[in-house]
Amino acid sequence: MSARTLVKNLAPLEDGPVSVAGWVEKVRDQKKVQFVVLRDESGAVQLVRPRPEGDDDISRAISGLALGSFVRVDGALKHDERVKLGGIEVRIEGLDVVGASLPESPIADDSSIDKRLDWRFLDLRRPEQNLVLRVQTTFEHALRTWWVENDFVEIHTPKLMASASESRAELFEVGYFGGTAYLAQSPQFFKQMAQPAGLGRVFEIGPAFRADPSFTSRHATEFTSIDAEISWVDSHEDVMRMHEELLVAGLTAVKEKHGEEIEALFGVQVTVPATPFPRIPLAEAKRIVAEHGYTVPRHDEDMDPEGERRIAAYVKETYGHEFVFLTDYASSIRPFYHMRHEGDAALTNSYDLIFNGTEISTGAQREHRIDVLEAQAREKGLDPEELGFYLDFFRYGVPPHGGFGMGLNRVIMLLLGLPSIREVTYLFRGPNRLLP
Ligand code: AMO
Repeated sequence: MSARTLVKNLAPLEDGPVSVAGWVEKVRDQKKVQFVVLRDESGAVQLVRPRPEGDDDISRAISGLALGSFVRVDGALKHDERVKLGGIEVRIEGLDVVGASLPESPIADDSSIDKRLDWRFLDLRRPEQNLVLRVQTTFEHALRTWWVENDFVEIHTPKLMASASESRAELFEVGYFGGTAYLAQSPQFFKQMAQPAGLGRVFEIGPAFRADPSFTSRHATEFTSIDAEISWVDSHEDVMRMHEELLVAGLTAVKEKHGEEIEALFGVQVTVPATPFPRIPLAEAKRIVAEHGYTVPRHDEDMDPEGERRIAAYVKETYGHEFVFLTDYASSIRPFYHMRHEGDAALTNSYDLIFNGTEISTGAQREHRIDVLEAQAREKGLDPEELGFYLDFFRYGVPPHGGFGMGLNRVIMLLLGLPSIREVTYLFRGPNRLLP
């Protein structure tokens, strides 16, 4: 096959012969001239052909084009300022319908999200969806670059496990050669293992599974978790510093590469956050929210979604910041592996990170003293026998350490101002969605 030129690379070329290939987005089949808008993965271009007297094979093929068909066109590039779509057009000289489409698309721009997800491959053809995945690629690439430059080691932890990694709730069981395995809810135990293993600083971007029956805009049963874990921390403050630097690197790259397009397609300005991000202890955040007229239900529990929105609005107004670390969560609502405050065991060295009003991350300093860790596991009703493999990590020399887990899909949703992680997940998985 001769080379084709991506639409985004046409404009700098001189007028002359080109080949393009993509999907037919529009056809204007006029008496004197035929127009086709062709979209490939990089953009859209207008194709044009004067209609010959009495028609010919090409003009008949254009008239019969079903929208969505994949075609290849040989022709002549022409720069013309009057063409609204980028000031260029391609005069059609040859047209090959490589992959014809059925005539009726099963989805339209105003189809429900569920319908669009049924036909996700067609939905992803829309420029907005294409941009979502490019933004995600840039973001992940920038994180990886930052990690590598800062001496982190990449790990891939197993997703089949013999025990729960977070809690016994929300746990998927799978049959495993006559026994039972569990799908990893997070890489928590195994990223911690890297500390006594002597790796120093590690990261992973990988799948996590939660058998969570909820249908909210921020929960999936399978999501992509961004995890980091670092040795030699004094407290969760060290983890937060690493976390915010990493996010600055990711958002800087996204703004530089896609800022204008994001503003054009989503009406959102990407802001590179100033450091340090505001930090507010959870108890104080609840007090602030209450002073502003909203009482988070149940006194010693987590911040609820409305509380998150309210504290984010307060932070935005007071500090002009889209991020806020809520710190020092109560031990009662944190896992056994979180280190507790020296002198106040009711509080933990932990935080949640809120971005544009929604939690995107949990982080903490971990308890590395085996006797304390065992006691905390027991106190949470866990069986130290079952956790034996994990507790062993702490018996042979382990440095103080901490880290965080962050939901990739949530970050992208909140960055682009989209209403649901269904919009930003390549193929969403929820309680009633396993297809396609
Ligand atoms: P946590 O359970 O808070 O912490 O999860 C961390 C982040 O993962 C994302 N997340 C989800 N995203 C989509 N759907 C879900 N069902 C879902 N559940 C969680 C959120 C959340 O903030 N091991 C700890 C992290 C750590 O301490 O390092 C953990 O998993 O963005």
